[in-house]
Amino acid sequence: MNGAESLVQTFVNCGVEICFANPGTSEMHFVAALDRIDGIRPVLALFEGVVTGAADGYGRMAGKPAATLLHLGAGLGNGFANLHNARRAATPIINVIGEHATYHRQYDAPLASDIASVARPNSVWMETTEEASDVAAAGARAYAAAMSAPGGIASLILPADTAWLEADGPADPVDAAPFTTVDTATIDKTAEALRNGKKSALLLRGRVLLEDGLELAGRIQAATGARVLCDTFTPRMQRGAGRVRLERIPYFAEQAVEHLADVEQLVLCGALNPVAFFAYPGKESWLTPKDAETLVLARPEEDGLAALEALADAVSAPATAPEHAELAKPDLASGTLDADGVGRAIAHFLPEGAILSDEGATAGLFTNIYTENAVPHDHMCLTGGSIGQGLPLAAGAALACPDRKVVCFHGDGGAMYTLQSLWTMARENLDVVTVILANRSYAILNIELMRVGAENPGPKALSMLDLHNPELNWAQLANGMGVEAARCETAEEFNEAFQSAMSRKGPFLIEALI
Ligand SMILES: Cc1ncc(C[n+]2csc(CCOP(=O)(O)OP(=O)(O)O)c2C)c(N)n1
Repeated sequence: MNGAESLVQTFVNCGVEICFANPGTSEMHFVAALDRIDGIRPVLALFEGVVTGAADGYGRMAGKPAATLLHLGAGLGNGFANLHNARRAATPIINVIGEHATYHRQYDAPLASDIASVARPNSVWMETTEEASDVAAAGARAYAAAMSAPGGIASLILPADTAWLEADGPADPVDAAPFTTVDTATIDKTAEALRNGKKSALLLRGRVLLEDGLELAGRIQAATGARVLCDTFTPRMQRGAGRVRLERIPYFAEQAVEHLADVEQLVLCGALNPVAFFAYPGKESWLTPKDAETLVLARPEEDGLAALEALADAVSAPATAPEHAELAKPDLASGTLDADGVGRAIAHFLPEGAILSDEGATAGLFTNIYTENAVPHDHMCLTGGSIGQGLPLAAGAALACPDRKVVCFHGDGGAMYTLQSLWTMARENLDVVTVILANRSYAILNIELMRVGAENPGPKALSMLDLHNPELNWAQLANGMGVEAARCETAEEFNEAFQSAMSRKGPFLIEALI
């Protein structure tokens, strides 16, 4: 057994089932090992941003890591943006990054680069193997690091000779660090604070945004009057009918400041203090009032769910939350198609248990309003603000949950970053319906241009935010990668196309001309 085979067998023993790959010469032994050892499904992506984004979507839904296979520093660098988003989502991922053979590194061959420097910013763990006999144990450590609470990216740099030389065999799995327990004193202190008469809000992030955590938060709200909030962009949240609704902190800083203006104490459960996405001249960066107190109920690496349960007991919360979102399918739009009409149709026809990959940007806001009262579903956001995540995220989620419909709604600007995802969707026959919100613009940046105070933009500035000339044809782009597609100019066309896409299986794209 060579080093690569010992690594693949170790991954299989740990529970890794999938590897998103874009390999090169230095990874050929790992490629061959995936073929020789059963248990890991290789999925080829044609750009590394798709590899890493898909691993993120898979990890968010599966709750365990996919492996990625990346070609030295250049391949890893191509995947950097979506690793950044995955880091913000605390998604477990194991990167296997090929490297020149140990003895070849000294020659500074053309593909040589400082891989560690590219890997470090997004990794909770990083090792370079120097001997084939080290590889299996490093693989087990990588799995444990990725799975250690709250989850993170482990990067294993694998020099080619450590993959091809003889190794000792697979390593045993290593224990991951579980979520740690919040102590009773913290629970008591929080319970006391929630009863002190001040205006309180609970900010949730991570595992607690699934149905059971939301229910606990709703019960605590009923007992204490605390508001329940979530960040603007959450890795994964369960929404829709029957679930406790949260207040989502608005994106724009001044709206967020207003939204949080009456908060006197903020209780964090898996979340960090909310801050503005960007600085704007004369506007706040810190979103809660300056004199508001922060109380940490659970840090991201602590068991927030158990903490909420204990807190619900401590405040004598009712056995069930009194309010849940009701099912309310919006009326369908007619006439000219706009973002509102798209949102209505998505919420109207969404099947139960669907997974939404949301990179809708400005045009996605309506969808999010309507889906709050749609059938129960999962919702995933662009966690790190680095656009081009929605399509690969959808592909990864579809591989993690093959029995669930995945709907990706995406700005046309962001979608162009990783459109190669469509090819992987076609090749793997993934049940993903993509809605491209084709406004032919970097619309958010037109808004930001005004908000940052860059006055009287001229034609040169505006041309950098405009996607007309030439006009993208998403139906043709999709067809060219093996995905069937429709173009819709009216609300009626869109309603029909989306309804029919929901009733069939396999990849489909709808270009919504809004
Ligand atoms: C990697 C990366 N590059 C550039 C940006 C800056 N940026 C933010 S939004 C945006 C355009 C988004 O356009 P689109 O997806 O069409 O959505 P719209 O704003 O039109 O609603 C750009 C370029 C970014 N956030 N991330």
